[in-house]
Amino acid sequence: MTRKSGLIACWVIAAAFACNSEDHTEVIVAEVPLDSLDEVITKSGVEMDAEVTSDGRGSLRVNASQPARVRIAEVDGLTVDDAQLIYRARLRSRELRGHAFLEMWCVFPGQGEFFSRALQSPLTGTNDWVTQETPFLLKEGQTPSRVVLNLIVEGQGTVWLDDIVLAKTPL
Ligand SMILES: [Ca+2]
Repeated sequence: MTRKSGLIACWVIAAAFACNSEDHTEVIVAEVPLDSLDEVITKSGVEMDAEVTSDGRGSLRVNASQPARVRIAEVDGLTVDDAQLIYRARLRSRELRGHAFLEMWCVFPGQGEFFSRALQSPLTGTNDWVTQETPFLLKEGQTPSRVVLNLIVEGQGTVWLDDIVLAKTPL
């Protein structure tokens, strides 16, 4: 009985340690806080909103009168492979007829460009702030020379974007 309890205790401790180490293995490789329009590539149809903001320092408001691909940022010089790359941001919408979701492109020299989209939780209608993310699995030796971060609006309406993070976790 004593031995069995000891084994269970060890197992619980090991499991707790594993969970802890997983929580702490995510590493942020790039941030786009969207506190200034200077951070954004696409300048038309977008503006800074100082009032409606998730991080308290302004957000990017997209006024979409037609479907749009808003180019946010390009990240070069990453030295990431054998990992999961995660593009995460805060989104909010008002009277969005259609869908809005994050899109990430990874460019591999000599191999092409591949995308990942947050289609499992697209935004539609009117919503308060939600967190949306989309992952990209990088096998060993697969290092993108460039990562492109976009927001796709398929439809019409207003979408706010804030607090963008590009992170990696081990596979
Ligand atoms: Ca911001």
